Amino acid sequence: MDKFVLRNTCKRKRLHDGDDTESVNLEDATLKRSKNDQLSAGQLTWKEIRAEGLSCNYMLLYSKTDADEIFLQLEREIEYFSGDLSRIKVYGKWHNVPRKQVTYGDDGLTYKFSGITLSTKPWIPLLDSIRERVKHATGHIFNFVLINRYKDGNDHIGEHRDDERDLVPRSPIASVSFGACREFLFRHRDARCKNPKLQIEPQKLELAHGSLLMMNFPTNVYWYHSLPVRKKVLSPRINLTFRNIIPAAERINKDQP
Ligand SMILES: O=C(O)CCC(=O)C(=O)O
Repeated sequence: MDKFVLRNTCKRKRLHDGDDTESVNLEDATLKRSKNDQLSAGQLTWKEIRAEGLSCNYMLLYSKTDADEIFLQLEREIEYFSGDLSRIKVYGKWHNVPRKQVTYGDDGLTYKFSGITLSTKPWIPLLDSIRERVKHATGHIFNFVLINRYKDGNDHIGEHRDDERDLVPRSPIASVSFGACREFLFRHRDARCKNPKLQIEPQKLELAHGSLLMMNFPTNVYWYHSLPVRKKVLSPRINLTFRNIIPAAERINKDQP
């Protein structure tokens, strides 16, 4: 198998203090930038992550200074769901989600997963500007974003695939992270049981402050992903997954003869 694992990837030092440099070790690549560097599209460097049926690309989308500012703005402006919308059904039982979540996007879109249907809050300028930045870097425009906030390393997301019927088939998912660096784990669907038929190594990534991970087709067909509990992580993280959702009207039309 073509194996590629990012190890010890993101060392953005002293996230919220006056550190002047940042180091990003991507195994064979080390980027050092001055804190005040402004990233332009021309300076962005993609790292390819490939394994059997897995196709992802990773880059630092924002400078540390910009990422710090956006993180604080997200903390001020994002209003998370509460009550029934912060619960999910797993194997027939309702649970509080071990994090906060909310969805923003184009008017009228809905996204159904884990027994709940989430409607969109309207785009706000901050989210629109991140969406534009992703478009500039990738060429993809998205109509929806799911935001997850992890208060510390106890908050997490269980193993799942983003393969819901509401998603536009084959559309990539763009995952932008701010705040604490957290481990992101991929496991191949045929290598998850105790005695798997296939020996396919999990893929571990460290998602840095200000980073962008593109999950391209067919990753979500073959690979489950999770953000495991990491007790040593004491600070918050906010993740935005930009997606393309099929509008309800088109879904109905598609199902009609
Ligand atoms: O927080 C993350 O990086 C993962 C979020 C995730 O798995 C999802 O939104 O489907």
